[in-house]
Amino acid sequence: LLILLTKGSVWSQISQDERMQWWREARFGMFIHWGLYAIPAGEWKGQYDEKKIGEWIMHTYKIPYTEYSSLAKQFNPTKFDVKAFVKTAKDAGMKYITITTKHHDGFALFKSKVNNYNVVDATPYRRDIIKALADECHLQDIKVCFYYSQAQDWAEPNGWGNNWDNFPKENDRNHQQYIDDKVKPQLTELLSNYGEVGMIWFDTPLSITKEQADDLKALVRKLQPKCIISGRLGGGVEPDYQSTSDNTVPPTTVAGDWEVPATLNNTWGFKKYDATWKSADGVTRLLFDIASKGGNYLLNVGPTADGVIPEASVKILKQVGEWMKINAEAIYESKASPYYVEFPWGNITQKPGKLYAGIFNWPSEDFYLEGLKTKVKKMYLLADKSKKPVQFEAQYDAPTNHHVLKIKLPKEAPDKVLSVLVMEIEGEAI
Ligand code: H79
Repeated sequence: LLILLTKGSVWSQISQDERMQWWREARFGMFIHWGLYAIPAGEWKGQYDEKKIGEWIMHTYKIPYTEYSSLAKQFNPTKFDVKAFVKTAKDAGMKYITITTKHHDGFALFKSKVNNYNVVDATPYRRDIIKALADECHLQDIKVCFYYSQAQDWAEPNGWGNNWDNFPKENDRNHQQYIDDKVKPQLTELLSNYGEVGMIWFDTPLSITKEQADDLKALVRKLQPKCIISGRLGGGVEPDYQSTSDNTVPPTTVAGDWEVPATLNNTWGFKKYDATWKSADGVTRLLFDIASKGGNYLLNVGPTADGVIPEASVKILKQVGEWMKINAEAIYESKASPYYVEFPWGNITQKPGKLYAGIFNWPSEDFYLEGLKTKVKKMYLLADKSKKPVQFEAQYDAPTNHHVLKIKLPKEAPDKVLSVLVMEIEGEAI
């Protein structure tokens, strides 16, 4: 009993596999970038740059802190409907929501006792947005996760990144002071006041030291041992999983746990003129492709200053959700394809006893699949409600110990975007 009560052993009671389980099963999450930058929405004093990302506007136009921070007086998202936010995510088939609690601009979307540059103390809105979202997520049984910019903070003279204000030169700053005065106390608030937190999503590791990163990791572990630590902690310290670069999908299967953070247009924070929306078809295929390589897809929305998710985003997510209603079993709890190659027709996810071939390009001729060691018992298409068996012939090639399958697909794809062919198999695939 005594041993159980010591600090270290309490943490170690939770294994990495236990901590990661919900995340590995989830495969698909919603990123929300929301903050003061939604007010200028990409435009500052008549300047607009379509290549720049909206949440970086303070940096892009070197806006002094005193000027930028006065945006808080206008922040009043009266149309914010937390139920609608969570519903949009759930209807798309997303299993977690990761929201910017504090981005690089330093403004917090939650009530903070240690720093009054936050939504409750500095805006006319006066409500804790993180509290509203966390409560609703717990109610609707979807994981709530917190993005927190631990390195860059452009509001802080001792933070990293702001080199346009009247702050000390980067080398003369006391970064540790910033970590001690703001980062650790705010992380403590986030991990104490909002119930169970699925993950802390750190960003831009920059110059954070190993000691600082170890310290932040220990703090998260101490306060919520089950809380996952995302890829960009910094200091060379192991996170719980890896993040790819923004909007970057690896070309083939990658071992271990990883996630692709991605946008729906060319910005994370809302920009008023950005209409470079990805298609719903493309997003659906990307979701399948990332799952088939073993990763999670964290797909972003950027709410407006009024508090609504842009209509174009909602529309795309709805369509993805329609596909998920029929095909989600090929995504949730799936593992990477047993093949390490992409096929010209698409890619594969798997679960024990099942392979899911996601066909993006419907073959006009006979469809062949080679390389399976095991026998296929049965095939059918998820988009076919009657689950009518798909006929196939299997030839066993003894010298190479694999089967060549010739599959008789219907002429027309049952789902124009992505049809999933289920193969029930007897043993290990490859
Ligand atoms: O939160 C989102 C981004 O704001 C954040 N990560 C995702 C999840 C991010 N932090 N840093 N970066 C992305 C790298 C940013 C590079 C750029 Fe730029 C910002 C390129 C264009 C704007 C650097 C700064 C080059 C020009 C301005």
